[in-house]
Amino acid sequence: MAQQVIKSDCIMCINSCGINAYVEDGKLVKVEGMPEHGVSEGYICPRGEALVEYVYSPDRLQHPMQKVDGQWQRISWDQALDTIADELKKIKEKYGAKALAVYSGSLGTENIELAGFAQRFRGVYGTPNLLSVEGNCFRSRIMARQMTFGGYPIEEPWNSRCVIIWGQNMDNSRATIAAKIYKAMQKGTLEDLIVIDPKRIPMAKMGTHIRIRPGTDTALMLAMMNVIIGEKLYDKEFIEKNTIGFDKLAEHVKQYPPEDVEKITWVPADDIRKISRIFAGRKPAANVPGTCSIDQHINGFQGNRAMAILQTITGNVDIPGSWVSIPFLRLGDLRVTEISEPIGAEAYPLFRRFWGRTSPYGQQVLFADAVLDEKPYPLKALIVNGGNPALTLPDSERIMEAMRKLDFMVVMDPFMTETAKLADIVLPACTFLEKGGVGYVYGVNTGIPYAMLRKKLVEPVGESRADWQIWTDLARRMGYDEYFPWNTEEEVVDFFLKPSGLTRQQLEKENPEGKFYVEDDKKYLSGIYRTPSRKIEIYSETLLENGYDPLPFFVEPTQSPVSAPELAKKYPIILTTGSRIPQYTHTQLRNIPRLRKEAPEPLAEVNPETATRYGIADGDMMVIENPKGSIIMKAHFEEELSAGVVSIPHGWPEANANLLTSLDTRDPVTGYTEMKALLCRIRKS
Ligand SMILES: Nc1nc2c(c(=O)[nH]1)N[C@H]1C(S)=C(S)[C@@H](COP(=O)(O)OP(=O)(O)OC[C@H]3O[C@@H](n4cnc5c(=O)[nH]c(N)nc54)[C@H](O)[C@@H]3O)O[C@H]1N2
Ligand SMILES: Nc1nc2c(c(=O)[nH]1)N[C@H]1C(S)=C(S)[C@@H](COP(=O)(O)OP(=O)(O)OC[C@H]3O[C@@H](n4cnc5c(=O)[nH]c(N)nc54)[C@H](O)[C@@H]3O)O[C@H]1N2
Ligand code: SF4
Ligand SMILES: [Mo]
Repeated sequence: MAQQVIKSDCIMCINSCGINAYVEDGKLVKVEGMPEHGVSEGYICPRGEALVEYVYSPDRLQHPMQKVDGQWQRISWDQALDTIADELKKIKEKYGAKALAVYSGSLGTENIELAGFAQRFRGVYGTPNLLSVEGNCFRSRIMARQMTFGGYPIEEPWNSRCVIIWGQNMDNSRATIAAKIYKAMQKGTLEDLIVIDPKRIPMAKMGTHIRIRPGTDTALMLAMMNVIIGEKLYDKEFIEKNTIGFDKLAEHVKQYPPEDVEKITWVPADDIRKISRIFAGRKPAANVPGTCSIDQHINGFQGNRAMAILQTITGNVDIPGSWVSIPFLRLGDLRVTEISEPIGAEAYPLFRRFWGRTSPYGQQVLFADAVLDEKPYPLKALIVNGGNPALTLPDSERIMEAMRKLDFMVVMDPFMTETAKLADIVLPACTFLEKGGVGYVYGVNTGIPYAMLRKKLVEPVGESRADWQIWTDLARRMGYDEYFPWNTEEEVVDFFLKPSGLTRQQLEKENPEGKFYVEDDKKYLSGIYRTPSRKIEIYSETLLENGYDPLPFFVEPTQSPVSAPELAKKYPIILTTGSRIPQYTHTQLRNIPRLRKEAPEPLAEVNPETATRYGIADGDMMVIENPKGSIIMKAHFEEELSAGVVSIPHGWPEANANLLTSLDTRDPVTGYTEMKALLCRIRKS
C-alpha cells in the first residue's frame, strides 16, 4: 500500500498547529503533530488527533438539500445554486442589496479562503452586512490598542520577565503559547507569572494566583495604576517622550485605591499592591488578556483600554517581551468597496470606523433586531458560511426566531448544525482537509507570522465542495464572472500569496513545513504611533469626541450583587460562560466518538461548598436558571473555582449556555454583549 506523509496544518482553532497527515490509497488514516513546524513544534491536541474521524464522520452532509414543506429533499448542485441565485436576485430587487447578511463564524479567522470569498461575494452583491464573531470576540482588543497606540501591538510573553494572564486557560485554548511560557519559566527568564482568574487553573499553580470576581478586571487594572502612579513606579522618561494624557490619568485613578477596589474585585488590597509592584519592577513585562474574557463584558472595551494603558505607563511597549509591533503577512485582498453602511454602524460608529479606517463588519448582535424589528433597517436573507450562530450568539431563542422569520436562508457547512436546520437550503462544504489553501499563523501566536501551504489531503467527501468553489459558482450564476476569475485551487493560492513575496512553489518544495515570514531580528517595527497626536493616547480625544469617556473607568456588570441587589437576592450565584476544553471547538466535534468519550456531556463547574449549600451533590443534574431562561447540566465539583461562581461551557445544543445570555445589554463602544459575568440560581434537577 502506498502511504504518504503529507505536511499540512490543522485549523480547528486559532493555534493552527502543523500536522503530519498519513494518507494511504487516497484515504486519510492518521494525523500526528509535526515536529518541524516552527510554531507548534510537534504539539497536537485531542481535536487534531481526531481529524480522521472528523473527515469521515457518518454525519457529514453528502449533497445539497432544500427544505420543502418542512422536509429536507436532496437536490443537485445546479438546482441549489440556481435557486439561491434566483432568490438573491429577488431579494435585491425587492428590498435592496443590504437586506442580505453574510455570516462568517470563527472559521473565518483561520480560513483565509472562506473569509475572503465571503467578503468578495457580499461586496459584489452590494451588501455591507458581513457579520462575524468579531462582533463579540477579539476586535474589541484590536480597537482599544489601535485607539491607544495607532496600531495593534501584540504581547510577547515568552520573552518577558513578568507575565500577567487575565482570564485565559491557555492549556486548553492557546496551547502553543502555553508551551512557550512554560519553556521560559524552565529557563528562568520568566520570573513572575501572575494569573487573574476566578479559578485556580493549572497555570496559576505555577505562579501567583489572584482570585477575582468575574467582570471586575477593569477595576483591578485601575487600582494597579493607582498603586504604580502613587508609588512612582511608572516609567517617567518613556511617558514624557511617547504619551499624552498621563497627568489626567494620574488624577483619574485616584478614585481607585486598593482598599475600595478590594470590595469590588474580592482581591485583597495587599495583593493588589504586591502584583502592581512586581509588574512595574520587572521589565520586560506583558499583560496577556484571554481571547474573549476581557471583551465580553458591559465595559469590555474600556477594560482593553485600561490594559493598554497599564502596559504603557510601565514603559512596556516596543521592547522584546512587552507589547511589540510586528509585521502582518501581506495577502491578496478580495474586498470590494462598500457603498452603504451595515447594521451597527450607527449605534456603534467606532466599531465601524475611526480615523478613516473602516472595519469590514456589521455588528452581529443587532442581527435579530434588524430581522424582527426592522431596526435600523430590515434584513431579509442570510447566508451562513462556517459558523453556528443559532447556538453561539447570545439569546439563542431570539436569534432562532429571527432566522425563522427570514425570507431566505442558506447555510454552507460540513454538518447539519442547529443553524443549518433552520435554513431553506444547505450546501455541503468540505473540510479544510479536503482542499488546499494558505495556512497562516498570526504573529499574535508566535511573535512572527508563519505561513505554510495547506494541502489537499483527500478528495472531498460525497458531493461536498470547497467554499471558494461554492462562492465562485454562485457568483457566476449571478453574472459576477469578472470578479470571480479563479478556476483552480492553485490559482486561488497564488492570488493570496502574491503580495507576501512567498510563492506556492517555494512553500511546496523548500518549506513544506512552513516558514516564518521574516527573520527574528527583523520583526520589530519601530515605535511610530499612528494616532492623531502621533503619541500613545492615554487620554483619547477620539473617544471624547464620540461621546465616550476618554479615560477608562469601571462599570459593574449589569447583573451583579452591586448593580442589581434585588435581582441578586433571587439569583445569588455569579455565572460565567464559555471556558474552553481541549476536546471541542465551540459547537463543533460533539459527534466525534473518541472526543465524546473523553468529554461525554456538558459539565457545570461549581465550588463544592456552594453546591452543598443548595443540596447539590457532585454529579447531580442541576438546573441553572436566570431571568433569561433555564438549562440543565451535570454539576461538577471544582475546588479551584471561587465559591459563589458557576462556570458553564457553551456550544452544547442540549444545554445551551446562550439560553441564559442576552442581546440587550451591550458595551457602548463595541456593542459586545455580556457572556462572562451574569447572575443565576441553581437547584437539583
Ligand atoms: N479548545 C478550544 N480552544 C479554543 C476555542 C475552543 O472553542 N476550544 N475557541 C477559540 C476562541 S474563538 C477563543 S475566543 C478563545 C477563548 O479563549 P479565552 O477567552 O482565553 O478563554 P479560556 O482560555 O477558556 O479561559 C477563560 C478563563 O477566564 C476565566 N474567567 C471567566 N470570567 C472571567 C472574568 O471575568 N475575569 C477573569 N480574569 N477571568 C475570567 C475562566 O475561569 C477561564 O479560566 O479560545 C480559542 N481556543
Ligand atoms: N455563551 C457563550 N457563547 C459564546 C462564547 C462564550 O464564551 N460564551 N464564545 C463566543 C466566541 S469567542 C466565538 S469566536 C463564537 C464562535 O462561534 P461560531 O463560529 O459560530 O462557532 P463554531 O461552532 O466554531 O462554528 C463553526 C462552523 O463552521 C463549520 N465548518 C468547519 N469547517 C468548515 C469549512 O471549511 N467550511 C464551512 N463552510 N464550514 C465549516 C463547522 O462545522 C461549524 O458548524 O462563539 C461565541 N459564543
Ligand atoms: S490546538 Fe488542536 S485543534 Fe487547535 S490547531 Fe492545534 S491541533 Fe488543531
Ligand atoms: Mo472567539
